[in-house]
Amino acid sequence: MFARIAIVIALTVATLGGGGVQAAEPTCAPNAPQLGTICPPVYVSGPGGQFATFHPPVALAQVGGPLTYVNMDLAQHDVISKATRDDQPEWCELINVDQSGKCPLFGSLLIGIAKSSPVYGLDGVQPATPYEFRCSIHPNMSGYLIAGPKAP
Ligand SMILES: [Cu+2]
Repeated sequence: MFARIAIVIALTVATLGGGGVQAAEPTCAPNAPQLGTICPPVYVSGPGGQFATFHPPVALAQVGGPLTYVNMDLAQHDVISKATRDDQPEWCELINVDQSGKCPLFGSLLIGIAKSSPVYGLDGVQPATPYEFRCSIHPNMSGYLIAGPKAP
């Protein structure tokens, strides 16, 4: 298990800057280390992601973000919150919405292997509150996001 996680991290580091997803560039936190075009923290799915799900099970971020989702699996995955929102921000056009058509509270692009996507919508989360999310293609892939208070 540890070796698998180490491989995922190594692959993640090896592909930084090679994201290739053409969407709005995230604004990295002022004191965050720059990792190519990726804003840390980074959240990952690895090989066999539809069975192994996300790493780690709980994603940590700050209210307002940033958070970058990196997929190192052959299959396409995304991060889509179970909670929805009433407004329809621009990023909602880019992601998979469920049959209700409602925009999720937060979400990433559906991405293939060695791609990255910002997790959009973190401005709408409350601090210290667990939010369940899933992959829109593989509903058994799930996790929780918990955000700390927005950095001053
Ligand atoms: Cu998936």
